[in-house]
Amino acid sequence: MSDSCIFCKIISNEIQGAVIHRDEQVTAFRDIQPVAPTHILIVPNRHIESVNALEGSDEQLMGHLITTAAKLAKKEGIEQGGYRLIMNTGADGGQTVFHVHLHLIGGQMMKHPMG
Ligand code: DGP
Repeated sequence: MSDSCIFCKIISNEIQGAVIHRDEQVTAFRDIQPVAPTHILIVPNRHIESVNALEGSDEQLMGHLITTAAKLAKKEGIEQGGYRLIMNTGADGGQTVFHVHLHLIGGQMMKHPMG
């Protein structure tokens, strides 16, 4: 846990975060600035700054992040239509919150190009 991290505060219930899923490894909550009808963030419960800080021992955790996203997509009813998973990393990647998070975005046709 990082005292200055907004996502750590949502994970620990210190602040409200529209949490929709929680287990031993990850927490999922709705993005405060949704870009589509479904916009959920899935985050590891442990504070990890970015993909750059991941270690080999985090591989199971990151797999769990993705399978949780797939389960939530089904729960949201968007698995057949499709959806986008995004993990922004660093300044050029557009990362603004430095706690690893996977965006689950769907419920509308996605636009291209991504960059
Ligand atoms: P990124 O740019 O990939 O680092 O995405 C960070 C996302 O986090 C952005 O879409 C807005 C969202 N966000 C920032 N602060 C909060 C917050 O306090 N609560 C929630 N639910 N989402 C937040």
